[in-house]
Amino acid sequence: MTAALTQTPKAKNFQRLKALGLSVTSTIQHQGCGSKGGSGKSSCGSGAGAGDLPEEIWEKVKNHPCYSEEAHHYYARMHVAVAPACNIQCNYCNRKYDCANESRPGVVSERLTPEEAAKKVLAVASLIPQMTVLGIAGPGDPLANPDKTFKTFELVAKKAPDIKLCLSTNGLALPEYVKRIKDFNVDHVTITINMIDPEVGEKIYPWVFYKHKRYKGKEAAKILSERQLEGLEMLTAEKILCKINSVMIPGINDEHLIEVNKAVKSRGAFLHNIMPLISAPEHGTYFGLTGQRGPTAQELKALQDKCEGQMNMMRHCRQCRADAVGLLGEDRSSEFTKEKIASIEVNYDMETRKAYKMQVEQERQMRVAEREKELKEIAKENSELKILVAVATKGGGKINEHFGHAKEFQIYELSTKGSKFIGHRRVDLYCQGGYGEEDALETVIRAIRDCVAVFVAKIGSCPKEALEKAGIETVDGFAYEYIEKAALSYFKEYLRKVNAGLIHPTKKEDALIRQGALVTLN
Ligand code: CLF
Ligand code: SF4
Repeated sequence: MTAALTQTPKAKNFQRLKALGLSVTSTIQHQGCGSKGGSGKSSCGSGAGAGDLPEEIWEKVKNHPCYSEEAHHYYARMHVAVAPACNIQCNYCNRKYDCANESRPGVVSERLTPEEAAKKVLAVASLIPQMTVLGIAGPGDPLANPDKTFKTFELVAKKAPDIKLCLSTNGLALPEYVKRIKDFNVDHVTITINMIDPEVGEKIYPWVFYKHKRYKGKEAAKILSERQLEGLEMLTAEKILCKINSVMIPGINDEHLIEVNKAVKSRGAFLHNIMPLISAPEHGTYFGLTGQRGPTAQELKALQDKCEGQMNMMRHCRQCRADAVGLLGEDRSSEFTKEKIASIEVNYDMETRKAYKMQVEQERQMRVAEREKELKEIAKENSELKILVAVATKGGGKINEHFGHAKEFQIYELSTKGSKFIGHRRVDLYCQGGYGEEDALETVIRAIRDCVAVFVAKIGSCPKEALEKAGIETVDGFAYEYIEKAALSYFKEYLRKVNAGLIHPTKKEDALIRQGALVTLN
């Protein structure tokens, strides 16, 4: 009998992953964030876990990195750019802009045919077993390109039935396609809804193209809003999970998004994702050129908090490119160009993918158990204090990134109720070829100056000094530990020092949300 025949299924799975050079922690090469709801609500709304949702819903979201904050520590998504045309114009979009360093919706490097897209999906799935979701999100609107979109879904579903299909649309054409969406087993649909009032809408949308005619102003916004809400009702009636994306545009729709939140909740949306406007003159968008600003970190959080009482909020969105590949927060699209895919040997192995999922489940259980233990301790404290901390991580829910290598920091709010993931802040790399970059350090401080501490796996003495001077404590004593457990343990000690009069908490400054990659803030 050979050794292989005597192996347990678990050992075989381990070997499969090893053959690919993978483990749960090694496959995760970049950022991740919070975990399941814990303490009732220890993370954002999309952090709801197995016990917080009906079984059939949990089954749909548990491996989807956008619909479950916990899942996004472990599972990746990929987008294929098969949908170039769009049927509306948004004032924050310019699809001509193409930069491999830019990470925002609408932007892609290569457009694909459905056949090329299906091949790319299989190639990525062969090499990245944690890729569980295929999304079509542009660079235009998937439903303004229905043949290419549905052909791609058809080809992928045939060859890779375990991959979830996901669609993101502006909603104008949605009511016409709900039946096809259902027939193609697309179980997750995102609609971008920025307004329900045409007076607000006319400031966001200069035109829509509907039934062979171009409409402008309030009339255009009214048509769009009616179609979006009708499409949402039709989808939820079919039990298709719907997420609503809304772009927060200060002075235009910020307060109005509370009304949008109520309207989509009453129509059965599962999740609301309020994202900051990305707007810079170099993007060439109307808002970029007219100087429309995006929200600050505190403005965004305040609005998300207001809406959270109404329904589940997503706070871990990374506003990905329409050809993004990898965990949210990482972009491996440059590894999978048409040219590179041609040389990849496709070996789509369901068993390896199952093995990865089994490892993830074990890892998830360990994390939850550790967090629950710490939560019991912190619940004994009696304090209303809330603080924010920043965490450097490359995934797996652990503090496992060096300060100088972090491209983003994850932000957690700590209180006696638990640790709650509230967002991420993108930054310039501090460590450039072995040297600390002073300008980059400035951007990091501006991005996390609302935090009391930053947790890292390692940090040099220069940045440590500068951060502490800016009132941000550096914490490297929890390197490679689970984030929530470490953060709560830190918070317990912080409270002890406050009670002993050793620390006097003061109001922190607001932080800046980065307006797109590689743009230096002034
Ligand atoms: Fe893509 Fe969107 Fe599906 Fe996710 S993204 S189509 S739901 S698989 Fe996710 Fe990216 Fe945010 Fe979108 S982080 S922009 S919410
Ligand atoms: Fe751009 Fe999407 Fe708006 Fe179309 S719907 S203009 S692709 S952001």
